[in-house]
Amino acid sequence: MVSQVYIDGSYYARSRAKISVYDHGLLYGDGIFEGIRIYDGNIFKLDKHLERLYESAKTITLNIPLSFKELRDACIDAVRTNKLRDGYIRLMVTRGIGDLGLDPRKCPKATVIIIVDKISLFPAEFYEKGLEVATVPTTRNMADALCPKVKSLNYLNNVLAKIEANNIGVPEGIMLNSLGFVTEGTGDNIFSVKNSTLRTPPTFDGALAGITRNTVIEIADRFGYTCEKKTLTRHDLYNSDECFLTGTAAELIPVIRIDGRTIGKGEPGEIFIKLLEEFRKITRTDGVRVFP
Ligand code: PXG
Repeated sequence: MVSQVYIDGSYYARSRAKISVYDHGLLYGDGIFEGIRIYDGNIFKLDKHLERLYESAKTITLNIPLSFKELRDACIDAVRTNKLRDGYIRLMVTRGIGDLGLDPRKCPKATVIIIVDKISLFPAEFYEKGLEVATVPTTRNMADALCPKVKSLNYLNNVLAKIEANNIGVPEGIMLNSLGFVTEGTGDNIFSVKNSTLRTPPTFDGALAGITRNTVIEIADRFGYTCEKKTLTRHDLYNSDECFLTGTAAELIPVIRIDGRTIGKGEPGEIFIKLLEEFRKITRTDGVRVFP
């Protein structure tokens, strides 16, 4: 079935789903987004994603033209319309259509777009064997530029980081901040395990407050593992017992080599496997039910 894209309350077939070239989302990258997953007919962590979206909107003074409940209902309706039991919701709110010139006051109304489609970020074999990654030159913005908590439509740093990873010949790049500390992948958070303690960079170092990251922290806590939000260097990563990435699109994926250094035994770690098993369980039972 051709996907039906929601734009400002109406549905359009994929090839007809278009927005104006005068939309400031395109002209200036002025807008925000969320990527949300549907597992077996349930939308996973929908409210958490919407809360983050409204927080991003607040910071960039973007008036989302729907209430929380209206937007929540629109997401549910978009999934129902697309009859997708397993897939991905790409929710975007742009500044909307306005004259040229970056002043947002030129845009009277924000544009709301909801795409519901399939997504696969990495090939299946990487989930079993693990990924090789490399740190890349392009840095992640810190809070003095654009706060990394804002999930904005400005992904050029991340796109460049992905190009740099491609050029090295690895499937994912690890971005540092301007001080050389570890932040995250191009579209996923990073965890390092050392002596059974989980460590992940804090948001003030340049990490997104990932919803999968939070889910993993909750699972780790229930399993009795300590998890620290801690500044990490490349040295810390190289000397991890285990390492893995987390994200809505990526889910949980093991990392087995970083900048040519083998991590642990060079295979998915014991703690990672436990966390992944529980994560898979949760994603199939939690969430907002769309289909019976
Ligand atoms: N960091 C960044 C920079 C991200 O964009 C994550 C971490 C993981 O956060 P969540 O909340 O998803 O656990 C993200 C996630 C897309 C797409 O094309 C979006 C993301 C990742 C990959 C693809 O919609 N964002």
